Amino acid sequence: MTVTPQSPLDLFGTDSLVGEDDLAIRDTVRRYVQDKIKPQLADWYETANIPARHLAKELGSLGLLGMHLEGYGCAGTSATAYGLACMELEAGDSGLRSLVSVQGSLAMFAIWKHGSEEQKQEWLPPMAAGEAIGCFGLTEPDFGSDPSGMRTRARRDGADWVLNGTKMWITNGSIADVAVVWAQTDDRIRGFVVPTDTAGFSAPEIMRKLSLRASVTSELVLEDVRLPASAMLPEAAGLSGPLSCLNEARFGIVFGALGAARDCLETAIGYSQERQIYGKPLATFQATQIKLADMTLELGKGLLLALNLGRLKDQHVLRPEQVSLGKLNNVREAIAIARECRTILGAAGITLDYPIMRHANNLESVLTYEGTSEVHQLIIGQALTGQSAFQ
Ligand code: TGC
Ligand code: FAD
Repeated sequence: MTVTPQSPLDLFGTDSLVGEDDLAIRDTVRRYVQDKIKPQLADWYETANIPARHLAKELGSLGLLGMHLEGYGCAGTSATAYGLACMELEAGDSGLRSLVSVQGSLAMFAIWKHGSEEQKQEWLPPMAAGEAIGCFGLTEPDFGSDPSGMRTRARRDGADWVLNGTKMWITNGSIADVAVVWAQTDDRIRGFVVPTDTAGFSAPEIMRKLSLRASVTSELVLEDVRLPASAMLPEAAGLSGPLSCLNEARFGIVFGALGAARDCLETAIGYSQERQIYGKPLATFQATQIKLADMTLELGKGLLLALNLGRLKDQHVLRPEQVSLGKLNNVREAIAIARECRTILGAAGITLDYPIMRHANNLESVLTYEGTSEVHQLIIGQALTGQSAFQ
């Protein structure tokens, strides 16, 4: 019997769970990534050179920057639409999704949620349009999983604030116009909106990365950076300020990682139909089909989980530990799928002629940033037992 081949996610019929407007946004982003981004990705990745400023403007004109925020030039879409957009962007490259995540969910969200009206008016419209790029400085060289220990300090000097310290692994740092920087003060951890042309601020780029090469990653160095009193985010006090932003970006990753996995799986299915082994297509062998079936199952389960988290977020009842379930599972499964797909391509799978190894390498970063797998296991463990095992 001849059957019509199906693309992996179509088997799950999940489109019926999503509204028409959200599907239309997804399809627009899918076309953009397919036509404008995918043809260039191998070069960007190989040369570790991404035209981020140009891309930010394109992404802004598509309404994708801060898309799930209301007002100030933001599109005000559903959270589910934002998730689906992340999935399509990451089907291109995790670096592209990172550009959008950091801009919208971290830098813009911090200002939107915790900023003064003046800060929102100044920064959110140009950031939504992609005319201004933002970064988010939480991690430090000695404090990644445990940001509560951060050494970056903001002290009062008359009415001004003076910031000193170093942030590490900051996406978009060297190309940003504005940095949201978290620092210890005499009154808990606070966030500061730092224009990157302020004296004493520099952002050397981190080179020699083997992952997320189509993304800018930098150190932030703050040496007596003097800011007016109005630079502090007035509504964030304590670690809950930055952690509230992480919830947003982690939510995008729950969907995004599945995009990378889907691209790997579709590539592997296509390759297995073309590649002749023992005189017939690789796709005809049981071992190949078993791999494809198992990966499809994990991909679809991940999407069902993501869509349910999207539904909860759109109802404003999503809890951080539920985001951890999605981030932990979907990134872990995505990287497993990428590695298994690579085996189907054999030696061809290690080149940039196919996207699989690029996605697999990127997912190593995705596994680590926005909370490592171990951090999310411990968040879930704490929710289950009521006991914190972090220290
Ligand atoms: P803990 O004592 O549990 O909490 C401190 C305060 O924060 C509150 N809180 C949260 N608030 C909002 N959302 C959450 N998810 C929250 N989790 C905790 C908590 O209620 C408390 O509030 P209050 O008012 O009582 O002060 O904090 P802890 O020090 O034990 O740490 C908890 C832990 C380990 C989970 C947290 O530190 C953590 O998540 N660590 C991971 C760090 C991380 O994910 N960094 C990401 C940096 S950004 C990035 O990677 C960008 S990558 C680029 C891209 O996204 O593409
Ligand atoms: P560590 O915290 O040193 O962890 C090392 C290992 O110890 C991990 O396996 C971890 O899971 C484990 N571990 C930690 N705590 C525990 C525990 N309690 N029990 C058991 N094991 C534990 N940060 C930003 O602020 N902004 C950004 O824009 C940003 N972009 C990034 C982009 C890239 C490409 C990368 C790779 C990172 C980025 N980060 C960013 C930093 C990222 O959030 C951190 O790398 C991450 O939080 C982990 O911190 P760490 O690398 O210092 O690892």
